[in-house]
Amino acid sequence: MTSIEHCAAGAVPEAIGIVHLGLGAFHRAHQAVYLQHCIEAGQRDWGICSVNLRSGHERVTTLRAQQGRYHVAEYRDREHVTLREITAIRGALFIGRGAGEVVSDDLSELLSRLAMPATRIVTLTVTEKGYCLNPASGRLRFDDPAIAADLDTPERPRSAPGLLVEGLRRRREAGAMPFTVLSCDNMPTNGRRVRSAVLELAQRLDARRGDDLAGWIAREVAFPSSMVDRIVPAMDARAHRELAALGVEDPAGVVCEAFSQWVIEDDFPAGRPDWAAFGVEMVADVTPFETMKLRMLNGSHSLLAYAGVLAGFETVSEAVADPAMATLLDRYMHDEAAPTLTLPDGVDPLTYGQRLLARFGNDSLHHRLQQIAMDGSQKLPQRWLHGAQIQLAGEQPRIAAVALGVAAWIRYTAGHDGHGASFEVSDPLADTLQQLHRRHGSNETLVTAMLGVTDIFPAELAADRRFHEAVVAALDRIDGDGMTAALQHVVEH
Ligand code: NAI
Ligand code: CS2
Repeated sequence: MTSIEHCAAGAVPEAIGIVHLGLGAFHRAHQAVYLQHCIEAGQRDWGICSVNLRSGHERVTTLRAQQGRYHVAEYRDREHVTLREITAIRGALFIGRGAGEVVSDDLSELLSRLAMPATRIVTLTVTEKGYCLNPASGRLRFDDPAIAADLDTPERPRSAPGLLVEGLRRRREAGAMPFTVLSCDNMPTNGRRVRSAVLELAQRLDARRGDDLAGWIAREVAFPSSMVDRIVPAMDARAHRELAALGVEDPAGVVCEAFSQWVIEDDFPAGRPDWAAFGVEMVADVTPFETMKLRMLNGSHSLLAYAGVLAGFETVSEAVADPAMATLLDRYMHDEAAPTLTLPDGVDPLTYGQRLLARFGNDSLHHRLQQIAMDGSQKLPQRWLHGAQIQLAGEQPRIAAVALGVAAWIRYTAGHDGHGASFEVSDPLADTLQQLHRRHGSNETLVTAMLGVTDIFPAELAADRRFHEAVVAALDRIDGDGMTAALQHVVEH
């Protein structure tokens, strides 16, 4: 019997205060839920205007049709779910193209809202690729078509960095205090990275305009970092059937785990909601929390994704139920990731790791491995590679699980799963990676070429013979004996 706790929304908030870029599933299940708690506790001067750039037009029109009202189903397990009604998203905007055609473009309204002093915070969940950064260096990619377009028409921006620069320019022109920029994406030092993207773009525009907007931004604008954690699978037909079984017909609804965590650097000169009243941890430095989560949780997730797809699994809970997979994660977390971390006070890595395995095993969620496998080029550095570099700088480096992960990722990017079925590799560098597959027949030269992709692999790591040999050996075992045998080799040695 499923016990359902219904949490109906209170009055719809009148104010906004926050503009959010990236109206995706995670935003609806995480930041908007925290704000709903704040609003229902009386913080009525907050609400969100959420925006989709480039994609997700249908999500905007759907939410508008529901006056911003949607549902979140939080599953502790199959028998325990909390169903919440959320009204914190007060407006929904779209800029860009819909499915091919030019759609109603809300750019002017968005820029006006960014310029309003009432907008005190801009949050983002635009995925790692949405910042147009080089994943290895963290520098802005001026060769990114969206950035190139924004340099041509900076007053009509389309990229997240371009919108932030133009929004801040309008604030300065109006003599208004700037908004605070808060990234909620899975990137290391995400506040510093979005700040760097904004400053690099503003500096390039200043050079053309003879301005010093970048200097003003550097002095006046806060870019706190945050660590965000809640497993929110992409919605699919099964998830919508789960909502319907709870009595909810809601095309904007989301399904997620019960666990939720948000750790934020407390630097909001223009003010912020009292998130701490609802479990958000406001800290001076989020780095220990963020690094631990990215390497332990997300690093394990990516191991499951690539090894799991090649082993023929479909979901996280299915893959982690396999004893060899569970052992691989255990080895990775405790032998390879945890020793590279400066842990937050009071956190025991063994307990943290056990809780992660329990969360991954939540079979009330249908969390597809292929969703996690997306955009690997943007994820591997912070999830595996930075940790591997620390291991290799030590006396007795432990890199077997990461080497297997990189080998599985290389094989994955050829676009065939463990059943031999082909699939489209969803990654900003997919074309580059598949060209390398076509050019290199031997694993030795293929690994050399893949490790030579400097947008992903630091040169120092690519040049380390120990790492290169471990990846080649793992790839040979995957190709020669299969993923399961390659997995067994790691867990037995
Ligand atoms: P989603 O697919 O539902 O939404 C992705 C959002 O990013 C959409 O609004 C889309 O329009 C936008 N986007 C994609 N590419 C973009 C680009 N190049 N420029 C601007 N916007 C772009 O995915 P979801 O689940 O909302 O996740 C989004 C991000 O949230 C993740 O990449 C991650 O950084 C973070 N996150 C997700 C968690 C999850 O379990 N789903 C948990 C923790 C963090
Ligand atoms: C996942 C994350 O898709 C992915 O890359 O690893 O979205 C993961 O679900 C979250 O970070 C959990 O907090």
